[in-house]
Amino acid sequence: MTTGGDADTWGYNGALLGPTLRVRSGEQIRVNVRNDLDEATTVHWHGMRLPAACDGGPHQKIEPGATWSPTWKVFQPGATLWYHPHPHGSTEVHVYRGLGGMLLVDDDETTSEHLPHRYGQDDIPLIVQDKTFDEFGKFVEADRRGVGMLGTTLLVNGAVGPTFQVTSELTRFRLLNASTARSYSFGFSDDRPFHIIASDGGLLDAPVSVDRVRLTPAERVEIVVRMAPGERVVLHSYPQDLGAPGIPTGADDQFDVLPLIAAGKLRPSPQLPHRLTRVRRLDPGTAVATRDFELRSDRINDEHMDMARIDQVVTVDTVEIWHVTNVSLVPHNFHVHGMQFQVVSVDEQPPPAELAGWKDTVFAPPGVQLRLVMRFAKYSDPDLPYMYHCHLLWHEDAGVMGQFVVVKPGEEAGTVTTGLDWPHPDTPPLPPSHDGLHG
Ligand SMILES: [Cu+2]
Repeated sequence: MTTGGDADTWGYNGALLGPTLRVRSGEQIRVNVRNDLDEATTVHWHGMRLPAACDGGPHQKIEPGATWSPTWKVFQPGATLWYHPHPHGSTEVHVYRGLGGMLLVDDDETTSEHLPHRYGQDDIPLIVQDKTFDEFGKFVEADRRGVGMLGTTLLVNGAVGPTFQVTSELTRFRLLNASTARSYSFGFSDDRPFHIIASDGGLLDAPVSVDRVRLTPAERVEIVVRMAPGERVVLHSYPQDLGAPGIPTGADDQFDVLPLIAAGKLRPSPQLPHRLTRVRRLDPGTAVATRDFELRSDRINDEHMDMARIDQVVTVDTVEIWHVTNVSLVPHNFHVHGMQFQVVSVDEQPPPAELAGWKDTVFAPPGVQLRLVMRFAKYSDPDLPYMYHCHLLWHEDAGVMGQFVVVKPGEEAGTVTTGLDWPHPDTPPLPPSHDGLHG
């Protein structure tokens, strides 16, 4: 890595990334987003239940100099969400250049006295990204192969090589994989166990003890780790099996993510509760439809993303099963906008406990079948689609994305009129051969 130069970066209210936004469940919120870039972008509220018009997907374009002010009522459990751009065809480069930030939803359970909850002291957001720097210290938009761009240097909350001074016996880390392509397998350098307390959409029923946790791009997890006074341990990302031997995935790479250095005297922390919340189970038996999605290297179900085409029409306040199969040889994941879903099964087996809570993004390795159950609550709009897509952003930009509208019972889907000039003409072209990608 080279230091000393100035990278050209993009950010919200600053040079890189953006402020942590905190909202309370039940609150009406409004965000004013002014686009000071030279090109159009959007801001997507990843993991939020909200009306399609507020989603910030590629249909809510913000032109240069324009301001977009979505407002909605937060009605979902406390959770670690995030926000990032979603301009169709250039999401990868907009995120890579630095756009992204944490969006925390609080409720009485997530801010309980029984959990570490002092922001910046024992409740710490960690935005993990990989970048490649050139000899002048500028971000390099590196070759895309397999999963996409893999950086050689990690940034944590936008910093290279930070450390964290631990001041409490228990520390909660809200981990976000905001990389464009890389997946991480997080653990500690002495293999100590830690607890997962929350997944993408909020608290798990109970803490889950593990010594590794995988995050594919856009996934979040909240973990709690115990430290003794004076200890030093490193949060690390370990080699992992991404189910795609021979494909450039970064699976063999490892990184020091964050050294933790405990003070000589630590603030006492309460024991983690045995029960964190009661996750309301969606009953697959109540599903009114089952849909199949086959993820290929550059499309879903033989269709490249088309801004003008509505791929799925679903009915508001109904439950559906989405059966997602990665039929390619490259790893993907699967994200659905405007909601949280539950994983019913992975290759017909119940999911591990850390995947049994609310999720909005789930790993889809080659050859694996996922069964998801979801409910399209409250909001409908026949003309404005939500997205479902792979969150490996090169794949997303290349067309591994589709659109669904939520309609009222008996209502027909409308006509899409927004975002039709995307993908952006200045978007860096995708390699015509899709090198490293297969059927
Ligand atoms: Cu993908």
